[in-house]
Amino acid sequence: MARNNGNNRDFSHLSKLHPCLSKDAHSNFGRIHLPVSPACNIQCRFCKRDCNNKEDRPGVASGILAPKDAVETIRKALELCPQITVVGIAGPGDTLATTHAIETFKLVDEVYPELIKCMSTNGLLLYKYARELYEAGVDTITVTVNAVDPYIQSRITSYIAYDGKIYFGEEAAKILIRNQLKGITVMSKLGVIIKVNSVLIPGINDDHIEEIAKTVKEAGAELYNIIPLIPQHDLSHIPAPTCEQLDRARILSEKHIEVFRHCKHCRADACGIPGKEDLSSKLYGSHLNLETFSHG
Ligand code: CLF
Ligand code: SF4
Repeated sequence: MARNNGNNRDFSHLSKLHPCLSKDAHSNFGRIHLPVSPACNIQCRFCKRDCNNKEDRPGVASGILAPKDAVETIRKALELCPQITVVGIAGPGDTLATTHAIETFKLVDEVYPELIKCMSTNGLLLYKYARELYEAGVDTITVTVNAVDPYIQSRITSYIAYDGKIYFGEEAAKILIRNQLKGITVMSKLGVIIKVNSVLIPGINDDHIEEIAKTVKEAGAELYNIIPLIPQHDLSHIPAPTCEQLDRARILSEKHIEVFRHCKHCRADACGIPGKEDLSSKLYGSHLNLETFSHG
């Protein structure tokens, strides 16, 4: 299907309406996350994917939504929060490890062409699905890039599953970085707005953030978001970065790319205006099939 709101895909237009692209939009507009993506194709050492109603962090959702239920879910979400302008898919696994996200965006774009479609991914398969995502109406993509140096990346991601094989260490890291940058370039050339997220991990990539910012800008990203490590899983022994460490990384990155500073570290099923009441329990309640799965 051809794009039906392609003319709107420019940064200055989208940033007025997308809560994760500008400070002003952040407190005035909402997003709904559809937790349709259960599996992941890499293992980040800090990632503990989970399914519960208590924690407010990425990688957690109350359950998995079927793509066929997305349109009805959005209808209810708009009733609860008419300020929603963005339909996002951010996990709880990687959005491209299964076809659920693309399938969902296609269904949503048919009924709600005016809503901004936003997806976050680890970027391993982004270049492969670039054209399909574009055709499915995706306007903005967040790629999580935690290093552009294979040694540093190998300390953050333990393995990747790619083209039917499992890769470890620096071999895995090289493939991941190459694919992420290629995905950013291909998507940005299609006119899709790219934001990059990096998890700031003290002692591992804290002195490397500026290099990431510079590299992803050159690849085609428009905006950069540095998020603090939540110490858990294999990196539970590393303390979360201090405000000073985050500030320093943001100031250095700003030399190369616009930095977004208002991120609320949303769950994969978040709903509403970021930082205000989260409506996900009203929206999803207990109708989702609660089961343990993995996030993205
Ligand atoms: Fe969702 Fe992410 Fe799209 Fe926003 S969240 S997929 S870009 S619509 Fe926003 Fe939440 Fe921060 Fe993400 S506040 S975690 S930056
Ligand atoms: Fe990493 Fe996201 Fe996959 Fe977790 S779900 S292992 S954070 S890419």
